Parts: sequence; C-alpha cells; structure tokens
Amino acid sequence: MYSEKRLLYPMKRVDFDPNGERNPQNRGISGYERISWDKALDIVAGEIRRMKKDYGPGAIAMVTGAHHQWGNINYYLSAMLRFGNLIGFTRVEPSPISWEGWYWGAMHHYGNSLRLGTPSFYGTTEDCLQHAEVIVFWSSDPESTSGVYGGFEGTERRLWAKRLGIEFVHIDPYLTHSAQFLGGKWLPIKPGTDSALAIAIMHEWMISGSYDKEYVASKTTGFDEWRAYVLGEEDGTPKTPEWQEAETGVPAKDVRSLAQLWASKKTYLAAGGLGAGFGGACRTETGAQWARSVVMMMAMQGWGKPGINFGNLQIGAPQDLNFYFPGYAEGGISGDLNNTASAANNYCRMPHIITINPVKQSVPRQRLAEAIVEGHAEGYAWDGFSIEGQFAEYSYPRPGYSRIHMLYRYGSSSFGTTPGSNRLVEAYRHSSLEFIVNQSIWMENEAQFADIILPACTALERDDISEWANCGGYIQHAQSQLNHRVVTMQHKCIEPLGESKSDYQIFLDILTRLGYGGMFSEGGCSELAWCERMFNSTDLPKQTTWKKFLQKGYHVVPPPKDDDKPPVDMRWFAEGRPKDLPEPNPLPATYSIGFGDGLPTQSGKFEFVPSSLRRIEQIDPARPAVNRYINRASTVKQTFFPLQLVTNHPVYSFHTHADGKNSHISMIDEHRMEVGGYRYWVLRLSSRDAETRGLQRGNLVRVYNSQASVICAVDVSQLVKAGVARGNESCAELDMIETSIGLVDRGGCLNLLTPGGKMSSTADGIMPNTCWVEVEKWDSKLGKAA
Ligand SMILES: Nc1nc2c(c(=O)[nH]1)N[C@H]1C(S)=C(S)[C@@H](COP(=O)(O)OP(=O)(O)OC[C@H]3O[C@@H](n4cnc5c(=O)[nH]c(N)nc54)[C@H](O)[C@@H]3O)O[C@H]1N2
Ligand SMILES: Nc1nc2c(c(=O)[nH]1)N[C@H]1C(S)=C(S)[C@@H](COP(=O)(O)OP(=O)(O)OC[C@H]3O[C@@H](n4cnc5c(=O)[nH]c(N)nc54)[C@H](O)[C@@H]3O)O[C@H]1N2
Ligand SMILES: [Mo]
Repeated sequence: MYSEKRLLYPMKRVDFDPNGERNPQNRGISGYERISWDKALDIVAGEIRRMKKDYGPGAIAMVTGAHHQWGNINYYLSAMLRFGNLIGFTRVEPSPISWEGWYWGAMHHYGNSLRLGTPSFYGTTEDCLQHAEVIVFWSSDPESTSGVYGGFEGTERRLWAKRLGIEFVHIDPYLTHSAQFLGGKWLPIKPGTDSALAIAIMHEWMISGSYDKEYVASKTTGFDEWRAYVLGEEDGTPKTPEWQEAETGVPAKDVRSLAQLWASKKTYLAAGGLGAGFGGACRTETGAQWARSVVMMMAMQGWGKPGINFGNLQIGAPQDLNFYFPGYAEGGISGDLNNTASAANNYCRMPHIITINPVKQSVPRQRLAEAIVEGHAEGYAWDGFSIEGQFAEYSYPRPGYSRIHMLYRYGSSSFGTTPGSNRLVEAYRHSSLEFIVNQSIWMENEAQFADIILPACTALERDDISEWANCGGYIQHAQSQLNHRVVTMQHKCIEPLGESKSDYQIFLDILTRLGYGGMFSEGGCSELAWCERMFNSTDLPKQTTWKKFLQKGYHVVPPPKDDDKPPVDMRWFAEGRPKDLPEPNPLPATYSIGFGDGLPTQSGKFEFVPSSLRRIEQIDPARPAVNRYINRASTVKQTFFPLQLVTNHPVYSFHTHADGKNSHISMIDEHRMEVGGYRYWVLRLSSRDAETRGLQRGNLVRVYNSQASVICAVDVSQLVKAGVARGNESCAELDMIETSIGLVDRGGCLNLLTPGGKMSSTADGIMPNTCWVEVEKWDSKLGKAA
C-alpha cells in the first residue's frame, strides 16, 4: 500500500494531446505529468463518446488480468463488468489459462465441463487421510501455490499424512518446496514429456494385469482401442518404460517400481497445485495429453473407490456448503447474466438492474497483439456449458463492428503474465490505437504504455465484502481449501492515499459524465450500501446481524453436521449410483442417459477414446481421439537454444501482485536477488549447466532466444534437473534498457521469451512451459555479453 510506485494522481503522457498530436510511437518512452481528476475524467469520458460516434460499436476494448484484490463489490467481474456493459466494449477473452490441458484434453474423457475439465474434489481430504497409502505429486507444489487463494491449512493436513505413514512421490523437473518439505521419491522429468511417462505406467499395468478390470469393463468405453495403441499393436511401438526413458529422462526401472507401487497400494494422484487441477505440465504443448493421461490412469485404478482419487489434501475439507455466500465468479454487482455465474444464485437473491454488453465482438486475449497490429485474429471459445463448446471458432473483427481504437486497461500485468509478451510492445505503439487508458494501482509493467493513467486504491482503502477463497462458478466450492468458511467485512483501513480512488468510484465518476451514473450505482448506492445489500442476500442474516457483522468484521460459518457433508467425488460413479454432488448449474441436456445418471459424455461412461474428439480429429490431427504421444518440441533439435525454460507460479507473490514496487517480498533473495544495487529476477540452473557456462550463484545472465533477452541473477541448484532453467512467471516490472545488443529487459519478464502460439490449431491453450532458451554471462557495465 505504501509503495513508492503507488500511482497517487491522475497522469497524462507528456506528448499525448487528445486534441492534437498523440504520438503513439512514444508510448513507454516519453514520461508523464500530473493532471487533475476533472481533466482526466473529461478526457476519458470524451474519448469513450468519440469512439462510439466516430467508429461505432466495438472500438473500445477492455483488458483485465485474471485476478484482482479480493472483494465482491470491486472485483473485476463485478464493478468493472457493470461499467463495461454500460458503455459497450469488445471483450478481450481470456482462455482457461489455469486449466489448459484439463479443458482442452481431460474433459473429453469424462465431462465436468462446468469445472473446465478438472475433478471436483468433494470429500477427498477425509477420504485421502482415511484410506490412501501413497500420494503421487505430479506437477504439484501446494507448499508454493497453496492451491489457489488458499492458506496453509493444507500444509498441516499433509503433515498428518506424513505422520500416518502415507508415502510420497514427486514428478517434476524441480525438487519442489512440497518435495523438500515432505520427502519421498523425486523423479526429475524433462518438461513436456509427462504423457510418455503416464502411458508407460499404463503399459506396465496392462501387461501385468494390475488394474481394476471390473471397473474398466463396466464403467468405461474404448479400452481395447487404447490398449492396442499402448501395447504397440496399432503402430508397432510398445510404450514400454524403456521407450519413455528416451523422452522423459526417467530411468525405466523407476517407472516399473512406480507402476507397481501405484497398482498395489491405494493411491491419490495430486495432479497440479490443486491436486485436482492446474499444474505447469498442463501448460505445455503436450499439456492436453498429460491431463488426458492422468484421468485415464485413475479410471484404470478405480477412480472414486476409497483411497483412490485426485487430491493433495489442499482442497476438499468438510464444510457446510449449504450455507450460501457467493464467490467472486458469481459476478457481484455486475448484473451480467451471460459472462458470470450470476444467474445461478446471486442475481436471484440480490435483485439488481441487469446489464448487457450489446457488443458481441471479442478478441482472444492471447491474440490481442496480432489483433491490433494485423487487424484480425482468430480464437476458440471458453465455454463451460458442454464439451463441444470449445470447438466454436470466432474471429475478430466480427462483421459489422469497428476495429479496436481505444484500450481500457484495468491493471498492469501483461508483460509478466502473457506468453510471448514481446509482441505487445509493437501493439501498444500501434497508430490504430488512438487512446489507451490504464486504471492501475502501481506504476509498473504496462501502465508505462498508457496515455492517461487513473490511480486506483488498494483493497485496504475501500469497503468491500467477500468470503476467503470462495471463487464460485467454474471453481465452485474452492473455499474447501480452508478448515472453515470465513466471510469478511473488508473495512476501509485508511482513506485512499494521495488522490487515488476505489475502482467503483472511478467508474461511477466516468459514467456520471456520460449520464449513466444513476444506472451504475442504482440511484446512489455507496460501496458500503452494496455490501449491506449483498449481506442481506446471503445466509448470513440467519446466523448474525448486519450490525454485529460490521462490528466483528468477519463471520465463521459453523462446521457441518456429520450427515450434511458432501460425499466423496466420483464415489457415486464407482458405486454405480446417480450423481450426488453439488453442481454449479444443472445441465441435464449434457447427459445421454438421464440427469446425473452416468457421466455427461456421449456414452454416459468414461471414454478412453472420446467420441467428442473423434468428431474433430480430421480437422486437427494434433488432437487424436486415441491419446497418442505427439511431441513436436522434443523432435526439433534445439541447437541454438538448448535449455528448457520452466516458468512456475511464484512462491512468495500471487502473480504480479506482491512483486517489485519495493515490496518486502522483493527483498527475499529467493524471489529477487540483489546484484550491484538492483534486485534482479532469479533464474535457477543445475550445477552441470552452470558449470559448462562458467556461472556461479549471483552472476548476472542474459536469458535469450529469438524473441527477446531478459537479464536475471543466476542461482545454481541441485534442485533443478539438468537441461532445465527455472524461473517464476509473473514479474511486475518491465524495465527495458538500451544496450550494445539492443533493448533488453532487466525487470525479469520471462514471458517475453515464451511462445505466444497455441497448443494446436483448434486447442487455443497457452504453452509457456514449452520454451527453449540459452543463457550466458552478462556484464551490466558493458551492457553486453561478458
Ligand atoms: N510463463 C507463464 N505464464 C503464465 C502462467 C504460467 O504458468 N507460466 N500462468 C498463467 C496463469 S494460470 C494466470 S492465472 C495468469 C495470471 O496473469 P494476470 O491475471 O495477468 O496476473 P495478475 O498479476 O493477477 O494481474 C492482475 C492485475 O490487476 C491489478 N489489480 C489487482 N487488484 C486490482 C484492483 O483492485 N484494481 C485495479 N485497477 N487493478 C488491480 C494488478 O496490479 C495486476 O496488474 O498468468 C498466466 N501466465
Ligand atoms: N504463491 C502463489 N500461489 C498461487 C499462484 C501464484 O501466482 N503464487 N497462482 C495461482 C493460480 S492463478 C494458479 S492457476 C495456480 C497454478 O498452480 P500450478 O499450475 O500447479 O503451478 P505451476 O507453478 O505452474 O506448476 C507446478 C509445478 O509444475 C512444474 N512443471 C512445470 N512444467 C512441468 C512439466 O512439463 N512436467 C512436470 N511434471 N512438471 C512441470 C513446475 O516446476 C512446478 O513445480 O496457482 C495458484 N496459486
Ligand atoms: Mo491461474
């Protein structure tokens, strides 16, 4: 909050004149001057009006990051969406970047489209501790990521698991914090090759017969066709442990013993940081193959039976889930029934004026740079309502709409978080972008590319209401990461610093100038008044009063009675009963047999060879119905860029939120290392790779490939597999400096180096963990390679 980088006053780029020369080519270069709120709001409101008059609908695009400070009123899916819908805007559509392989892959085998293809984790904390004998952590480091928005309750639960004698295995190119903390066996793996390992384990189960034959026979389809591929009857290559060793670097003997251990003991599979979703392995070119493989492994071992499920004890704790309080994805005050889960509950309980964005044009977030520079872009939908929703291609511009001429950027994270973000510099300077406004808290990253900057305050400087870790919608009941449900009144702690304002107030001020202020605030509701309306719409009044809640500041929902706990995920399926788990939205039409009767796949069973992919494999051969191991990256010989760059989520900061801006987090050496008075982003190399390059801990290095150069401080560590360079994604600082070899970034935005393309022609997923780089010593004094 007190960072020196706080934006305290509205700013205008010095050589930007809305009535004269705009100088878009100088964005990121020319610097800023302070202006009054009146002037700033006049310019922004004037540009909104001008865009609509001069170009028609679609000329204004709004861009936001995937997460904001907590608070159901000020969240981007709440106040920002309400604002956007009232002015009309081209959506910059995110893709399911956290879920990539699950969404584009795993979902086809078993449904769960509303959860974007991830398992639903209910009841798994107790089931795991009661029954499991082994937990396999696969691309899963909950001690770093705490699931998502969670805390450290999971840590305590994992210590219980250790005390109970549950064995641990870790499959990751890095000896993760979780592996260091829990111990067990580490299988260092070459990034992007995980599906080869998974298929080889299934090979061992097939030839030894150590899988749940009854389950496979009665609850699944396509197994024979899958087996023919795995055993090599189809293509002549049996997918043996030796076959995978050449790909993964994991010794065949280790694969055999893991296959045996897994089949002989009740095993929980912790796939990704949530245990039941995410994982850096799902954000590679082969990410869909990996997520597909792991759900098939679970189906072979009797998914849903006691002790056999997905999870890492991070999520799925017993809670009273019948108590209603909305998660952020329920849209808060947006009134948007199309792009949030508001219609599910929130809107019916808290009637408010609905808002609709009449502009039907959208741009895929990953293609924003191309859309601006080239004037067109294509993408595939994010649609949770069916498995097939994702096959719908859309393009920009949509017939009858204007090209984008104004960007309303909300937050400033893109250079650090968008794969292939090197493309954004040209886009931001493009002459077709006549106006860029950025509503941000800190002067960092792409805030530096705006024409007008509107200073927003932090969550500590405004009123809000929310429940800890309750996301809702696509990640319904994520609060079960915690031991208790905690709803908080987020009282304003101090007045906004400088002239900064809450997002809600900024939107209201702009809309008041345009004549829609009353519609936005519903006749003058303050943020506190909205908090009270939300309070009254939930189950809180059954357990406390508004006055007591305001006084106390939080409410802990009492634990559930024993017969009120949700059952274990997939137990119903394993036992052949109708589905008995909470659904965010009922989708009866997605079931072939009957609602909740079997899975929402075409056959109603778990499909080893998905019928949904069979229907499109002709169009996109990289997504075959039979989950073949196809790894284009590993077949290209990486002569110039021999290291694989893995960009994991940062341990100490939540994406860009606590990085840079003189935060105490940036003082942690593991996060940023000080060299010559500057705190550099950290890149971790194995001793072997450091030695061959003459590098020692604390040396500055240039990490580069054909896209860009980023200067980092190197850490030499036996925790990293040789051949892999590992650094955090989500650097908040873009700091381009002119050197003898051109512009290089010393802020640490490793996403300047990652590929901006998609997983395959119809799978619009990001693949930052398929990235090749070289590293060399850097001499900061010379501004060139040492
Ligand atoms: N290489 C690589 N790249 C990745 C990933 C990876 O694994 N590797 N992971 C991907 C994933 S899963 C994700 S979710 C994305 C995350 O990528 P982003 O969503 O882009 O990252 P955040 O830092 O969460 O962005 C939020 C922005 O909003 C601002 N902000 C926060 N609160 C407020 C507020 O109240 N008001 C305003 N006005 N602004 C606010 C923050 O300062 C920040 O600029 O990164 C993706 N990128
Ligand atoms: N502290 C903190 N917590 C967070 C976040 C944060 O930014 N900071 N972000 C939140 C968000 S939005 C999300 S989506 C989740 C993300 O949670 P995850 O997706 O689980 O996190 P990652 O760090 O991308 O990946 C986890 C592990 O995968 C490994 N890995 C990378 N590539 C491969 C591969 O090809 N094969 C294998 N086997 N392993 C690989 C990495 O080394 C890392 O240890 O975390 C959430 N929690
Ligand atoms: Mo994410």
